[in-house]
Amino acid sequence: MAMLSFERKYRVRGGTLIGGDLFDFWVGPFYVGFFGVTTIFFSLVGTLLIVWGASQGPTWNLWQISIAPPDLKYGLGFAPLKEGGLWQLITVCAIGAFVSWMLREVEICRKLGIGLHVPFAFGVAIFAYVTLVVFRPLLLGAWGHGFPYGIFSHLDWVSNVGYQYLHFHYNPAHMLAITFFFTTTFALALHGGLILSVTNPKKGEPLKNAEHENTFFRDAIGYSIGALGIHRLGLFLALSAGFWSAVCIIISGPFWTRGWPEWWNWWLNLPIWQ
Ligand code: 07D
Ligand code: 07D
Ligand code: U10
Repeated sequence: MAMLSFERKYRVRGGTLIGGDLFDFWVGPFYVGFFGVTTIFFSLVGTLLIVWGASQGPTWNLWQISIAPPDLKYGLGFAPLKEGGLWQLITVCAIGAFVSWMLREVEICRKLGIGLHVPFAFGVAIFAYVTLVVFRPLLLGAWGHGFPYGIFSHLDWVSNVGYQYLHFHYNPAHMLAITFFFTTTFALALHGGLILSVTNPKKGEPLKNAEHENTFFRDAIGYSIGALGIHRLGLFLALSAGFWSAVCIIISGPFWTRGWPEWWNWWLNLPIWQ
């Protein structure tokens, strides 16, 4: 009930970015807003285009449905609908839906008077996606460099592009991204574990508090980053993972065309070895 009475207090008009009072209401638990309507619009059109594309393809097997980007010969132009044009329209819908969702998050944050951290974080995911299907294809001169929209086909794309650079693990930005992904899960495991150990005691045991949390890490590693600090660190780690992912793929092709192992020759060429 507490939640419901809180919601009554904050469910008032205002805070919208666009459209004033238009669509400034809720449907059931969902805040609608102008960007809720554009989210629904783009995701509905995009999904219908995928379904239509699937109906033109050879299979209804969910794992195998794939909407391919245009052939490289179309460069940065429009392709005929059945030769990649569909992929182009779906990409527009996807970006429209993701950006709408982010802006809807911004409006909800403004209504609540809270920071914009969550929409900012989603913005980094959108940035990684746009890097894959817009920025890198633009730099390489063809939409055909985007990845196909299909569950297995997009895995084939990742593998093929990886081997195109011989050994993608040698991409230094890929290393950084992976390290950030691993560190994120490590940090979340430590944090989830610590919070549960303090706030979910056995029956009959008293609830512990922030002093216990700090003390555990001081005893174990000599330093505690604190309650606010761990959330700042977590956000930083996760966003860095997405950011360095975008970097690792944008440099592959536009800025480095050879195998990634070769990039490390700078190490062998350092003057100190001579
Ligand atoms: C748990 C939040 C919920 C989201 C879910 C995803 C769809 C797609 C579409 C039939 C963590 C919903 C899925 C709406 C249905 C059609 C046409 C998020 C959670 C449950 N991938 N990827 C998956 C996407 C890329 C890679 C799974 C999207 C890049 C590898 C799912 C994008 C590269 C593996 C999926 C995207 C890449 C996957 C689980 C966009 C590098 C796997 C995702 C828009 C980033 C894993 C069969 C998940 C798998 C997997 C979706 C992009 C690599 C289908 C929407 C091109 C190596 N990807 N992916 O849990 O099992 O995310 O694949 O950019 O092994 Mg992918
Ligand atoms: C792009 C997803 C954005 C999602 C959005 C939201 C919906 C709504 C609705 C659920 C970025 C979508 C929402 C659709 C759903 C409902 C209701 C996230 C995106 C906007 N790699 N690799 C990465 C590892 C190898 C290669 C990134 C590991 C091989 C290539 C990450 C290994 C070769 C590319 C990563 C490994 C290779 C990557 C992916 C191990 C293949 C990329 C994470 C242990 C032979 C991609 C920007 C990411 C990239 C990428 C990890 C191996 C190739 C760092 C751990 C050696 C070509 N790899 N990789 O980017 O950087 O998320 O993309 O071996 O393009 Mg790699
Ligand atoms: C965190 C936290 C914290 C909490 C938390 C959380 C982080 C401090 C206090 C949150 C964490 C969790 C709850 C844990 C679980 C979460 C995950 C594992 C992440 C992954 C999440 C999912 C997989 C769920 C995804 C679900 C989504 C995105 C909801 C889908 C909703 C909609 C489609 C409706 C969206 C509403 C809009 C756009 C507004 C407009 C609405 C309407 C007009 C009404 C509805 C209309 C329709 C439905 C029309 C039909 C159109 C559709 C459906 C569009 C899409 C088209 C399709 C074909 C699907 O730190 O602690 O605790 O809780």
